Amino acid sequence: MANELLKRLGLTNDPRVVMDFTGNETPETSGIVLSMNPATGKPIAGVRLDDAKAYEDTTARAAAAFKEWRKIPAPKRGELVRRIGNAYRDVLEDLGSLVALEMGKIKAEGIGEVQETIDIADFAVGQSRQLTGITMPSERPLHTMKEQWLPLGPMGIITAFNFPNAVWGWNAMLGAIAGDTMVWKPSLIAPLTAIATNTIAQRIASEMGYEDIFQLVIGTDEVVGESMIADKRYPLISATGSCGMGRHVGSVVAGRLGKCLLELGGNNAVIIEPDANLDLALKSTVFGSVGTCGQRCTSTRRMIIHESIADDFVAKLVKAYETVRLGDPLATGTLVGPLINEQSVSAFESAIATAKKQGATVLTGGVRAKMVGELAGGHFVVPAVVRAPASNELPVAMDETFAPILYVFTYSTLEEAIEMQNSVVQGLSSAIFAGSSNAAHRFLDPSGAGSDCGLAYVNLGTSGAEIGGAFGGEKDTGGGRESGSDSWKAYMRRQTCATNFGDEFALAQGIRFE
Ligand code: UN1
Repeated sequence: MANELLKRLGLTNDPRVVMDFTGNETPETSGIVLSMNPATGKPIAGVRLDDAKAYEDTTARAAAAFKEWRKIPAPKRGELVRRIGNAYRDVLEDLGSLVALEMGKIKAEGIGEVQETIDIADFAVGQSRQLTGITMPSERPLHTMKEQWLPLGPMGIITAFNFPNAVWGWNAMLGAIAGDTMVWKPSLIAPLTAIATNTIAQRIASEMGYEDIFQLVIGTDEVVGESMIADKRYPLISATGSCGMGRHVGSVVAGRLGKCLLELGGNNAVIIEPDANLDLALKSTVFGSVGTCGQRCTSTRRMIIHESIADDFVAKLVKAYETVRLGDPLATGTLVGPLINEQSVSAFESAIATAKKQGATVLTGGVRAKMVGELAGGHFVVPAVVRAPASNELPVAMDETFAPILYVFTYSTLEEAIEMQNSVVQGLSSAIFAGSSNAAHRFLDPSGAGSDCGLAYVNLGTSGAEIGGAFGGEKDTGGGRESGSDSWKAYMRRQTCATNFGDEFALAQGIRFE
């Protein structure tokens, strides 16, 4: 079945894809990385890695293509993106299934991810006619001032395994209408999705006569990643991954005074007020914490619940967790698939062990799941609900473990809850469930005294953002904004233009220089 899917997506004929792998290939020994099915622990296919020369050639091509692409009027660039979005529509189910096969999220979420790319393509098409600058009055007579937005250059896009299609989509669709060319370094854990995704964009661009706008370099961090972030030919590096990775990328790019768009870790919390719609809060919290097996940067990692309702709600939550069906991500009825690899299983187990040592109680899950048949080789865990000690002291919850662990804390006043929610180093997503609009407004307090995150939701969970808003977060999440709103500005350079349409020599600030 997997091979049929790869065939339909054109992967079996791709020169980079190795179908007659032995299973012993490694990047070091054979220059091949194996794409593994996390649900079985077995390889799906091998992928040939690009070397330093391929990186160099690709970068040179992207730089040359940029010089031509930027000349194409933006609405025409939008036409290319429109066709690409439609091409993804044609393969929505297959490409979504490939995401599920290679990354392990359930098929509905895999399809949802590709839909996110289609949505941002639609958004970018409209945006291609709205790359608007502003005018401002000049202080000098017979002068005008305005701002315009210009294409930026070739951009490097570095993506993580967990959204192997959509995060590239956010960047590439906006980058394309902005007049940039794209070189994508995908995670080596999900290279097949990257090939299938990029091939479609590249094919359509070529059909329209624009070669080299969308390129892919599949290589190791040492050979490709490090070269890319240090390379001055990329005025912008957009990187998604852990806070540690972002700190490194950010400092190297800053060292050459380039621009960075960072979308890093989250340690997202939901606050649940006693007057909230608890049914809604329950469903949203379960999806937020176990969806994608806890491997979204927006996953709900902490629940901060009012002490008066905590025991009842937690009992219901545990019950709901126990009905969540683990299994093959591609099978109907599965709600949670595997973690990506054994390293993630170990990180999950070790966080649980640390939580126990720190006085927490594991209420459900927290162990490797026993699966049968093919799935016995998969990286399945039972999602955990972990109650913090009454003191609310639980240092392990301050770290982002990329796995389905929900830490439960209690509070008595809303101020206290908001302070707890803001007490972590990351600042991506946050949510409150509340019946009173005062509580909701305090959470969204325009003075900044509420949630300190880039995303703040009322009566909805922390994950599952729509593409129309700017996506990203503060503090150690890196400060970048991708996707909707005015995120397109990150992919362009701003130019302030002033024109003197008179004959007088006039200096600003009234300076006289006779
Ligand atoms: C990510 O996990 O890197 O808001 C992105 C969400 C998705 C995007 C997640 N739309 O959960």
